[in-house]
Amino acid sequence: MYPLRRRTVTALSVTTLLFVLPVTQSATADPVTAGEAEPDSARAVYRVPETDPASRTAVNRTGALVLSVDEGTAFVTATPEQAERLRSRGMTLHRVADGPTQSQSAPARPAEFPPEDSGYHTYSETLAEIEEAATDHPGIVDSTSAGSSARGRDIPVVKISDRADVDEAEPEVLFTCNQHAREHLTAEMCLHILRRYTDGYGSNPGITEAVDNREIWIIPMVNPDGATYDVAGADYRGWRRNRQSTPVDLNRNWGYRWGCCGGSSGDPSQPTYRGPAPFSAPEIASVRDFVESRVVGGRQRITAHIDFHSFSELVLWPYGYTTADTAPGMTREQYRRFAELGNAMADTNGYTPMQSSDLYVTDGSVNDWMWAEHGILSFTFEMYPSGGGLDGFYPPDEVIQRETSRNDEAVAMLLDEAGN
Ligand code: 0X9
Ligand code: CA
Ligand code: CA
Ligand code: CA
Ligand code: ZN
Repeated sequence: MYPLRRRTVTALSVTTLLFVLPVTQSATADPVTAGEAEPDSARAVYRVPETDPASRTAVNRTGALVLSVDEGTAFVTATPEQAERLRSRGMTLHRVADGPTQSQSAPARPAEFPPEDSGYHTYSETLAEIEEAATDHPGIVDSTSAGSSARGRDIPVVKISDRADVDEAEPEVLFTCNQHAREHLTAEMCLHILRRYTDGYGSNPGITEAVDNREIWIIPMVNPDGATYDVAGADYRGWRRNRQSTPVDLNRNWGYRWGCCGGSSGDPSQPTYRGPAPFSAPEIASVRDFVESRVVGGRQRITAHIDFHSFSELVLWPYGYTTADTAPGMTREQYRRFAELGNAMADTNGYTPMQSSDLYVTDGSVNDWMWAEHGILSFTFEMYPSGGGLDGFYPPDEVIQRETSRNDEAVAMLLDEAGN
């Protein structure tokens, strides 16, 4: 179990929330008119033993949200009403976080991590890292923009390859991070890949071979508004979605079988709100446009993809919208390829491999769209830690190096497989 932190996520009661909201909003200049009533941190956290894929999907359908799963034990955020409903269906919920855990007089922070977590990169520090990589390695780094976030922040895309300024006929691989605001360790994962495949070029033979024979695309922060909002308060906010006027769960906004199957919410106040239409979130429309721009001569050049999330230490593959292994666009043979590669990658990092719907059903998630619409071998990695409540989103910066390099072999394996 993850050790308790000095700085914990505030789990506010509804009354407390109403009390602090105006202060919080004026401090951030990031007003949001709807959906604000229920950040996950305003709900209580419960430990729920002995869950299975069906019961976890049922939990999410009430509007409660599964945060993590470790050997069947789930941690869930829920309102009192949602918790009551789950109990009336025979589930056991142990409340583990209760009421405010942070002094309400703590000063609001600007868009920065608390000093003890300064090893994490803010949005502007992320831009600076990209700049630095491009300056230090001019021939092999090229950075562009996928588009703009809801609040006008650029969503940078970095390319790493020999002759980076030329579109060569090399298999292309995409890494995306930080769709969910509070999953800050994932942005570090993308920055780690960026540093590793640039600093190691010319000295590390495996890295040199990959950079010479692949085109590596990295999007370190799909959700820069949400990531910034999550840290710009007196405490971490436990924020998941983007910062549109009605916030959207970006990993429910993708267009393949969007909203089909009870794996997202149509209620704007819920954490898995899918938005009013597929690709309604500008961040997701931007990443979609980027991926579509890689269709050259009628062929999608990106062959493999990892979308990094936290947490639970899992390797997940499509489909997420159905519990069936095979479905339209997923033959038995294709499923086996996902499962084999997923298992092989999990052998290298100690994560648990499974089809994503074995965690719980989702619709409108990124892997389903990448695979069904573009034939991209698309995985989700849920990073460290393996279980726990809201604190699991905020591991201390001391673990960044260990937990990002933990995926070096898996990343190398995917880059290799992208040529097959
Ligand atoms: O719910 C999500 O979008 C991902 N988990 S997270 O805790 N990071 O929010 C999991 C997406 C994987 N897909 C499915 N489970 N179907
Ligand atoms: Ca620290
Ligand atoms: Ca090249
Ligand atoms: Ca190319
Ligand atoms: Zn996530």
